[in-house]
Amino acid sequence: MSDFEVIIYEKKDNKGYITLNRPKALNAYNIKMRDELFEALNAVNDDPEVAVVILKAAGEKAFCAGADLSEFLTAPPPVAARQVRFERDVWGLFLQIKKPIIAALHGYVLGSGIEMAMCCDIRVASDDAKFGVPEMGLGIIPAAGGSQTIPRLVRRGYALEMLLSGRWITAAEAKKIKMVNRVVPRAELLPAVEKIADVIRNHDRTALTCAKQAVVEGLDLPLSQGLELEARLANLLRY
Ligand code: CO8
Repeated sequence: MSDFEVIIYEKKDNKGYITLNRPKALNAYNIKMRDELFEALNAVNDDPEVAVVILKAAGEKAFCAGADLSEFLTAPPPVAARQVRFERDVWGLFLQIKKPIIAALHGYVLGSGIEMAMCCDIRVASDDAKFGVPEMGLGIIPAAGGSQTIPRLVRRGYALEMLLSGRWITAAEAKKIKMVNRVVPRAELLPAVEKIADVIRNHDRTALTCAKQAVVEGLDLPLSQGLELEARLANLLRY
């Protein structure tokens, strides 16, 4: 059911599956992928049949080895429009999706790959996953939200060490610093993610949306306002 070129979009049992599908280029994030993700994310957000989203990647070696280096950083300055298109706010959209998104992470999870994973709600990694933020080595800083999302998820010192040194970490270390929820053997990655998704999808849809909204929006609010938000959402569900 997918006309996309570099991603696959499928639906099964109220689960929306988005698969990054450029395995020969280690699923590097290019403009085409940006455009197709934008479309697929809007589709899952609006589709009443989809209760929960699974983000995964094709091929054995990588979830995503970062931005496509043959496109990114190579556009000459006059091609500003192209750059703007590259920056079309797929990351903002990721963070606004009302439905739970679970990332299934394997192999290389680098640069915009790790940043994409950070935009998800639950992260499950296979034991072969390697996480890194190599931007500093390219003389740039993360531009897909990583400087904000990583320290919001893991402690400041760990986030800064990854950003400033570019050191890659293993799945076990990612689990230790709470960057991922759990680590499973490679063969069990998708079944483990589907197991979580199957529990979630059987819950009331409005309650799911409200729970995600309460947590995601609430984290950016002072506690008193967060509690007000929770009360509003709880009332909404009651009546
Ligand atoms: N872009 C384009 N092609 C890539 C990328 C990439 N990021 N990574 C790998 N590939 C390609 C290789 O060119 C190669 O293609 P080919 O077979 O045609 O030669 C193929 O994938 C396989 O790669 P390797 O042969 O290099 O595989 P190895 O197992 O030897 O090495 C590595 C794997 C270590 C992951 C290595 O490929 C590598 O270092 N890749 C680059 C990683 C990187 O620096 N990524 C960019 C991070 S910076 C970033 O993501 C900026 C985010 C800013 C977001 C802004 C919005 C866009």
